[in-house]
This record gives sequence, C-alpha cells and structure tokens, in this order.
Amino acid sequence: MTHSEKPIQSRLLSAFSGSCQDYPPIWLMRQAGRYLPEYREVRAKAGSFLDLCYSPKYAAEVALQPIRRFDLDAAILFSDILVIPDGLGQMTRFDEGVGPVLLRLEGPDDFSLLSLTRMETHLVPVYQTVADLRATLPREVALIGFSGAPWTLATYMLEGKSSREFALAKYWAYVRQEDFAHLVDILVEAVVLHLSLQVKAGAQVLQIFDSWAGVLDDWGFRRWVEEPIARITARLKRDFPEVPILVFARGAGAQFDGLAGRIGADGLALDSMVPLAWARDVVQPQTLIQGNLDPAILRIGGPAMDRAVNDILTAWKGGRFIFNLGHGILPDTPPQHVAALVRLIRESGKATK
Ligand code: 1CP
Repeated sequence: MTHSEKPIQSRLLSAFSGSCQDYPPIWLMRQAGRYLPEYREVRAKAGSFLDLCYSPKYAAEVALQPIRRFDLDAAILFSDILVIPDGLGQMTRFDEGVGPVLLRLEGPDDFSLLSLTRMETHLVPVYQTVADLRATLPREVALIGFSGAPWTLATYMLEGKSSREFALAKYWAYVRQEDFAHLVDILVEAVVLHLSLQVKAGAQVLQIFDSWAGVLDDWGFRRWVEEPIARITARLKRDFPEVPILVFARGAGAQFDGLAGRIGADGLALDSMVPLAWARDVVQPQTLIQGNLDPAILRIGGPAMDRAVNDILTAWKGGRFIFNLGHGILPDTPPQHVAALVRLIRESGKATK
C-alpha cells in the first residue's frame, strides 16, 4: 500500500464504530452561511441563492470556509434541501428576506409532472461540488452529504413556502392519503437517487433532514416520517453498507426512543429540547447521538454557553456521540463564539486525560 492509499480514519467516522475517544467530533448544522462575512462576499458574487448552490466553484468555496476558520471534524456539502423540488421541475426560488417560494403542487396531476430524469441532470453541479470538496479536504475531515426527508420536502412543495401551521400539507397527509402516498413514493425515489449520487461523488456520511417531523401526530409520524425514511435507508444500506446515515427528526420527542432501529439510522441528531439524562439513558444505548446545543446559546456565548456545553459533555461522555447544535446556526451568531465552542470541546478531552 502506498502512502496515499493509507486510510486515515476521521474522528467523525470513528465515532460511529465507538472507537474510544478523548473528546467528541464536532461539526455544526449550517456551519457555512450568513454569520460568516466571507460567505456573504461569495454569496453576493454568485447571484441568487440557487445560483450559489449550482456553482461548484462557489459552493465548494463556502463549504470550505468554516473548515479553514475552525478546527471542525466534518464539512457538509453546501446546497439546500429544496434542490430536490427544483431538480424535479417544480419552480423554486429563494427571495431575499422571505425565504423559499415554490409554485405549489395542487394535486396528482402536478405530482405526475415531477421528473427524476430531469433531477439527475439538473443536479449534476451539486454532485460535482461533492467531488471537488472530497478532492480538496484533508482526509481527516469527513464529508457529509445530505437531503431533506420526504415529509419535510412535501411541506414546502404543497405549501409553496415555509409554513407554521402546515394546513395544506396536513390536509394531504390526513385526508388525501392515497394521493399523498403517491407524492411520497416519488420523493423516496428522489432522495435515494440524490443521496446515492452524492456517495458516488465522494460523500462519506449522509444526513437526512426531517425538520418538520415534530408537527405530525403519532399515526402521522409513523406513516409519513418513519415509513419513508426506513424505505430510503434500506435502499442505501443495500448499495452502500459502509456509509453511516444520520437522521434529524426535529421535535420527535418521546418518538426518539427506538427510532434508530425503526428507521435504520446509524445515528440520531437531537434537537435542543430533548432532556439530556433521558437521551443518555434511553437513546444513547440504542444508537449514536448527535447534538444538541441550543443555537441561541451559541449566539449568546460566554458563561451561558460554558454551562450548556458542560451539561451536554457530562451527560453523553460515556457513549457514542457527535457534538453539534440542536438546529442550524443563527445568522447573527458572532463567529468568535464558534471558535470558542470548538476550543471548549477540544479542551474537554485534555481535562479528562
Ligand atoms: O440567502 C442565503 O444565504 C440563504 C440562507 C440559506 C443557507 C445558508 C438557506 C435558505 N439554505 C442554506 C444552506 C443549507 N440549508 C445547508 C448547507 C449549509 C450548511 O449546513 O453549512 C443545509 C444543510 C440546509 C438545509 C435546510 N434548508 C433545511 C433543513 C435544516 C433546517 O434548518 O431545519 C431546511 C428546512 C431548508 C430550507 C430553507 N433553506 C433556506 C431557507 C430560508 C429555508 C426555509 C427554512 C424554514 O422554513 O424555516
């Protein structure tokens, strides 16, 4: 074996096998983004937000920015969950100060216009970004690929925008179940294809974002969160058994108990509301956990952050975990708070040696 072929296991990947760790690996949801001045500069040059997502040069650049600035254990592909509807042919844009705007799907006739072939072609620049990133990153920094989950994607596709009440999506989910199942089937195929192409391009870990999992009732959670994700992971595990899959089912609450087994995940990303001792006693023996500092506390920094980080480290230190936030970094977070957070995590290892 030549030197260049020698496998260097990243701290993030070894966390899944439970190899003994002095301190946990750390990366942060939305670690690339508006809180970094260098991101805002590239964003201005790229044009629209989707132009940025579809420019391998600029998208790779902004994904690398937090890696250059902070000692993080993973980079995440710079893209968005809504490249799936855009790729499938649903008109999608991001308006300044508003957020995502989609030409909403009104029913089965619209569902049948969505095209996987179109998506595969349209998203070629995204897979190119993955390949460029893997070629550029140091080998100890893992590359995470990602996708939205069918339920969360469907909320945007049916509502046409960010929602608080999900009236339309819930109407389809609870009343028009057969038609909704047809849309979910298309999205299961789209997510499997999207994640498979990212793995083929060089993604080493996958995260599935079901940011709105917590707004469904018990039946809805099983039918529209668990069932589709279980189908996706089964397909990915068949083709890429070595690639760990993390699932962020935000707001799942007591559903986190047993969830990893039911959906075939290798780890669960927990939101900040999950009680630490409960997660340690109930969830961590079942799977690796990732999380769950409140992004608002990262923004505050100082002693409030020291306390919260210490609570998380103390609770989860004995088992498998990856340090992260409970949701994405807020845009007005001072970058020096992120630097201080990474230092705290690294120093936690020294303190216990
Ligand atoms: O103008 C800008 O710069 C837009 C801000 C922004 C950024 C930086 C958006 C708009 N998306 C992203 C990138 C992004 N989104 C990443 C990669 C960057 C990284 O993590 O470093 C990822 C993984 C996402 C995932 C994403 N997009 C989710 C799931 C995670 C979560 O936050 O819950 C969701 C729900 C979206 C949709 C989305 N993208 C952007 C907006 C404003 C929204 C709507 C959010 C909402 O409805 O509340």
